[in-house]
Amino acid sequence: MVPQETRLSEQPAWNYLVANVSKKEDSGFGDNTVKGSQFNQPLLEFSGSCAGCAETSYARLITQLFGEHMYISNATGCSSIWGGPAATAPYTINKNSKKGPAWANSLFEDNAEHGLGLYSGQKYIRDNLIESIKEIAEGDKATAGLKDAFAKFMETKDNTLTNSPAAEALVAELEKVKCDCVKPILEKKAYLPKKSVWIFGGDGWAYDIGFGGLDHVLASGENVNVMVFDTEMYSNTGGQASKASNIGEVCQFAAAGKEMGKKSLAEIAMSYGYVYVAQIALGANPAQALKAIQEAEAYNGPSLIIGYAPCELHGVKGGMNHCQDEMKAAVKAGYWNLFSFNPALKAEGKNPFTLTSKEGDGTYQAFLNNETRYSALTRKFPERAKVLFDRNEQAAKARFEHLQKLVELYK
Ligand SMILES: Cc1ncc(C[n+]2csc(CCOP(=O)(O)OP(=O)(O)O)c2C)c(N)n1
Repeated sequence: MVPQETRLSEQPAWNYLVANVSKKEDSGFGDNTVKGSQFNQPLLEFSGSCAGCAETSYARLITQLFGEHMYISNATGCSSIWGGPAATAPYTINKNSKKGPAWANSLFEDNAEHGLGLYSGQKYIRDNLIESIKEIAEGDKATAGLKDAFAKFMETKDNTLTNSPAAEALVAELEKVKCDCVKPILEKKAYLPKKSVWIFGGDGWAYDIGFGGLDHVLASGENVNVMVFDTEMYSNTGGQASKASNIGEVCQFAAAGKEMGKKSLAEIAMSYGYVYVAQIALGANPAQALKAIQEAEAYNGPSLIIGYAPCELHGVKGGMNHCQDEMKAAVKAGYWNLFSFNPALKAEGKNPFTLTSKEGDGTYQAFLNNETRYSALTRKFPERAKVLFDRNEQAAKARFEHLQKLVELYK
């Protein structure tokens, strides 16, 4: 860090880049590839997170894919603090379209319900608009252009990316109609393009305090996407144990290492059969993470993505500049598993369950020892640490064997 005045000379370069440099349409990489997605303008910038925070890397990526069409309902927690630090808003708009995520923070205990409310409200308005337009498009005053634009709109109705241009073309046709009947429709034209509704929150919210609501929303069958930033503790309030915390992990309320294992939120959601579920870790496998986010968004039903999120409070050796590497180490050791359950594949007669990560490679104890949330226990209670860490590893092995069995079971 250096005094700000010594860097003021960089301002013109910054202003130039912001004003003149943007995505190259001929980059040669599709939006659905890891590289291509990174050419899209992030609609989350200058957040108030700790340096190296994993949560923001997931949120940023989602905004690069769907940001212009997003509604975000955010549970209280780190993500509501870095996502809404009061005087400023890190969520922004696309330079060209002037559109960006619409964001609201709800209570810790009712965020899933709040997100479902956002979804239902806009769906009700949109469905009514479509009914009114249908009447006009089928009426004798309708031009061929309007009929055609309405047909294209209906073809793309459930596709977030293609429905926006179709909605724009439909609005242009409606504006030409000389009838008062289009007035109330045009007043609400912002609701016409398909929206991508996201519910963000941490593990304390999803596994514990907001779980009843989350379960209710997933069971509803409605088309909402849930992103859980799993730091395996209540990070924002100083690191209390949650049901996502693991055996032997030292947290507040578990100063001598947590006794009980981690809850399998993914499997609870999978038991419905109609919920899209994925576990991802961006630093370990960005392609799998990107694919899961896109599949979840495209699935016309509820989706739950659980992203492994190393946190400042984990005490990763060498600091949070190793955050993405630590995700890689977690997957390599078999501490965190990557998989997805896509009900859309089941409907096509294919296996909905894909296990992406492999069995641990023998680095499990080294992985635990690389983080003070575990190694602190070895310093304080070495005997107990050995027992709990061994149980942690055995539980991980059993979990992986179980996931392998699921691949066969869902065949
Ligand atoms: C009902 C309720 N209980 C407790 C709190 C205090 N509180 C705010 S954020 C937070 C921790 C959030 O943890 P988590 O959901 O894991 O998200 P993270 O901060 O780790 O991203 C707590 C306990 C609250 N706001 N509301």
